Amino acid sequence: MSIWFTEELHPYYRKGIRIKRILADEQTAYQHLQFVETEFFGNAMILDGIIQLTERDNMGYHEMIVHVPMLAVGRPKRVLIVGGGDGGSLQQALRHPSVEEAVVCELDQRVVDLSREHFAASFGDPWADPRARLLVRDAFGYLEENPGQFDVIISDTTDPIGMAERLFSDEFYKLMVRALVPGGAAATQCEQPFFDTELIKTIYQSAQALTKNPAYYYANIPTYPGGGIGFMYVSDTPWENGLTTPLPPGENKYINPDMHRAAFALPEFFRKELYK
Ligand code: SPD
Repeated sequence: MSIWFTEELHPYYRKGIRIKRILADEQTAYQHLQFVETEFFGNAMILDGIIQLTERDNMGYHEMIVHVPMLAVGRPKRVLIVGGGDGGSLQQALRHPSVEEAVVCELDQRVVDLSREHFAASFGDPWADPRARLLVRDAFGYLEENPGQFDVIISDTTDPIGMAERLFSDEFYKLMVRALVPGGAAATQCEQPFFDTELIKTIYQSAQALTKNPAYYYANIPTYPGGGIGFMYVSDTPWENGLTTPLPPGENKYINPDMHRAAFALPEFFRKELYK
């Protein structure tokens, strides 16, 4: 049997992965949630027809979105993850022994429940760690109620479509920066340089108005459009501070000091657009 799942996030670009079987398929209160076993990438989660992560290539995403701001800050104690109900960012954040609390603000409880079931082999059960705290609610209200509370904030979201669109707005970035302690750092899922140049430029302008040292960086993830995705680093603390901080205990599959530094190197067409 050969079943191809084809994703069409952009009307001019498609990509496909071959799947072995469907593990779960349901309409939650918020979205169409699917888990599939793929031929090559292990188990994958798909939301509203868009691949969110696979077991085989999620490490570039989760290690980079989490460790880059955590290393820059040094010894972060309180971490907020916006979205991230699959547990991948939580697992990485909890590797840092300095973390006392990691709050995950996820709207859809079913994403958490089914991820615990289908990603257990990759992520273990980070939710069982006493430092993890799940809040099933919208992040906007939570950020409003918690100014100056977090050393690191990770915005681990879907694409800017429907209910997630607000998480890419200037309003969200203002609230996020306000929720950081002085010198704290955020990293956000910030899309693809080829396909989303204008959106990334707008977000960079917001980040520049709010902090002294924002920067864009990139990771290779074959199952995302264009083969990768970028992140916005948002902080007064330069990201380079993290280059001399030791990586947390445990296995890294993607990040190392060379990849950390190289992630901030941008192709010339995009560097000119962003930093001109
Ligand atoms: N175009 C796909 C973007 C997916 C971003 N979300 C990933 C969630 C992983 N925790």
